Amino acid sequence: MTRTYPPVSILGVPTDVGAGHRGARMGPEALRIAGLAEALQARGVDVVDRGNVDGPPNPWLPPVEGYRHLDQVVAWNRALMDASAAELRAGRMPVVLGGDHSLAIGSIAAVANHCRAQRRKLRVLWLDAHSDFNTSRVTPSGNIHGMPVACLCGIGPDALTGIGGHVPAITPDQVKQIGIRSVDQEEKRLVKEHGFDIFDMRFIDEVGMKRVMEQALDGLDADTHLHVSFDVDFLDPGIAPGTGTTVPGGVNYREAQLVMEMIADSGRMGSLDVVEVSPALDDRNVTAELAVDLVESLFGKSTLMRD
Ligand code: B3U
Ligand code: MN
Ligand code: MN
Repeated sequence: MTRTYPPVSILGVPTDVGAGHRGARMGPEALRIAGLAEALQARGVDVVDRGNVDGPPNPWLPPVEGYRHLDQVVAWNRALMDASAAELRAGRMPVVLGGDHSLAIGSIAAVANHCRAQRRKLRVLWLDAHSDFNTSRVTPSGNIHGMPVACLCGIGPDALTGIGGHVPAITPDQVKQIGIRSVDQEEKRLVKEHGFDIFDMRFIDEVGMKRVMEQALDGLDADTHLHVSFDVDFLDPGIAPGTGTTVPGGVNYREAQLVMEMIADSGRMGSLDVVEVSPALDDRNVTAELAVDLVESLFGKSTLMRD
């Protein structure tokens, strides 16, 4: 099926202030070098690379009251939210290159506000090994990249939960998590309490990725904006070693392609984050190259003869 895609604006967010490892700050350049913009242009997509959003350096300090670098995380997210909101207002699709996953707070807050203004529904697909639903009380690390889903759902520090002016920015029923295989003990309790739809690796093994995606995409209609938040640790470390918190037993190449192809077929993707690429841990940029390959599939590249 050939589709036309809205114009894309690439926004780099070169920071790792929300992570426990330094390195995701180099992610945007690795993805650029892997040819993200050129690959989409080759598919006929109108792409403009807006360069990088600006923010404070990583002071590399221990957590304070359960949060590491809260002020810096807030500053980066405000800058990204404003940049992303401007693209959405202009009718363009923000493709956000991280950076660590705390940036999803600003990215999704902007999208949620845009959907409110346009009276559109929002669905978030969270592709990740982790649920990212920790709070300052239960976090084992203080790293805010383990907390963005909680913050977006109104649980967290005011500066993050209220970043877009609406608390909560989203509700758990709008989120479908796929690929999950590492959830901390107390985080598990919170996730269950909030009733997320979580398609964990066991469920993927049992029912298969096709049925998982049918369920995750069920109910989308012409009025739904689909936001895809793609943490590369969703992928098995054997194919995507270049990230800070690898977890064995992840999504394999074919499953990942199917996920992206089915999202493309839905025709609803309106915004995208690609996060947690950490080039210093990578093997000749294979993780960034795989991420670009998968983004091409999100924009309709088919590995079969369906183009
Ligand atoms: N759940 C752990 C580990 C983690 C979450 N997200 C990432 N790592 N990337 C934590 O620190 O919150
Ligand atoms: Mn994540
Ligand atoms: Mn993760």
